[in-house]
Amino acid sequence: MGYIKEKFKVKADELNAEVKDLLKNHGTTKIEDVTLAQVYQGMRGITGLVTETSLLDANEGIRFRGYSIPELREALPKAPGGAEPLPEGLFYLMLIGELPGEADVQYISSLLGRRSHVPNHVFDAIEALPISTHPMTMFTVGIMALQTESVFAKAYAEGTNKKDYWSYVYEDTLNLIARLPRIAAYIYRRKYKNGDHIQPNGMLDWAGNFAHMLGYSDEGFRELMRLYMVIHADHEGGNVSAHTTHLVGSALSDPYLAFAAGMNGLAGPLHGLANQEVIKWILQMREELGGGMPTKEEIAAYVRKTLSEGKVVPGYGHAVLRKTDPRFTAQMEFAKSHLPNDELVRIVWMVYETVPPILQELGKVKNPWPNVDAHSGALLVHYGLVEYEFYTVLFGVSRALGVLASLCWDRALGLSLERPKSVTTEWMKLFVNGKVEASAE
Ligand code: CMX
Repeated sequence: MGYIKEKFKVKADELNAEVKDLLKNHGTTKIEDVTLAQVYQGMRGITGLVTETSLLDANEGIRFRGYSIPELREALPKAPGGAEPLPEGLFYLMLIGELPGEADVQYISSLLGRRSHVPNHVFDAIEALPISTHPMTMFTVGIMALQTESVFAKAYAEGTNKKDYWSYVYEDTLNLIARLPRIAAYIYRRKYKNGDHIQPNGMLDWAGNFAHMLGYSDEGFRELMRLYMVIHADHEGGNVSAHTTHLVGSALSDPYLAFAAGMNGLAGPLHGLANQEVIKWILQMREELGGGMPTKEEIAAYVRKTLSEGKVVPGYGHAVLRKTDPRFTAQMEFAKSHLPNDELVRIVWMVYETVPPILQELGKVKNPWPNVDAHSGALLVHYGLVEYEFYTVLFGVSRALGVLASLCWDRALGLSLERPKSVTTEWMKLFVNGKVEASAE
């Protein structure tokens, strides 16, 4: 057992004892009442999950084990000569609950490098799909093909003790995180670069090597990938990709099955696919306006046109956040120091000044401010990664860090099969008229 795995086991045993104590002494404590509207409207605001890796504050944004994004950009180890945090360090933090040292991060980097081999049948499965297939479909097919390698599935089939589930899930987690950049880069090079694939560089960190395999050697792009992989990694447990991974994992589906399910959720336009939708929307706007820099008035008119067509403004709004997403701000800061004069970036900033008051006018949008997806595309285009249908795959590689660290915790804490109660509208009508009672069943 590696020392990080041993450390995780110690932490898990400690937390297990605390959870047992909480359940024994406070198991019947009510957390909150649930309204009928919440049940119909996406369970918004209902506390129904435990996720150890991060916690979202509506006004402040995400905190990973207590650390905000600006704090992480300071505190996490960096690549030699780099300024952005290494995602390996965030993974350690989410898994162990403590900031890593340089040696911990190097250990994870080399561990991931050693485990990154992807068997040929995974590439064959991707090759079997038409080239026109969306990259997110190729990605989930690749993950599903890789499921043949699940050590959890094998151990379960052989009949393992439930106390050891966490150990196999931990192995699958590291193997999957190690292999995802290879699969994602394969998809990119197959679809957009005539199948001219690039072999991994074992000397680079996880995100740096991913940038290299995608075909980008610019140090600025590597730094962007490190930041990108950190800020997209986790957003507490209720978002579609995290919740789905947790839900499917709760049936003891192995991490490959659970993560692929989560990625199908990330591929929805109200969630991760919004990153491609944003840049598509901006490029279309620029084209319709005749190219070049639009004025604020032109942007405002385009926003109103989008709304009048019954569409959402992509990259704006959030189910929980009520302020500008700090993940947007982190990207804005990156742009200010690396590419302040980029035309597309300046349009993103103009959109930021224009959209919120218009959404506020509608009177129904709870959060008119930008989310993480409002900025990412313009940065990628700057470095040449213009194929925006690929953007959600980048999000997915990053999201693996958070949802798989959480899955390790799910099994270490022995969390139950998820199975909330559902009712019919007929039942709701009877309930509001006092003819039936809510049951715990
Ligand atoms: N443009 C137009 N209308 C919007 C809007 C936007 N950006 N954001 C919210 N609204 C509308 C909703 O569609 C809803 O309208 P109806 O009542 O007519 O159905 C109303 O405002 C209230 O919605 P809400 O409570 O403010 O937001 P929700 O929690 O229901 O939805 C989200 C949140 C993100 C799906 C929504 O803001 C949205 O569709 N945004 C655009 C898509 C996007 O950027 N998604 C990415 C989110 C981040 C991520 O997961 O990656």
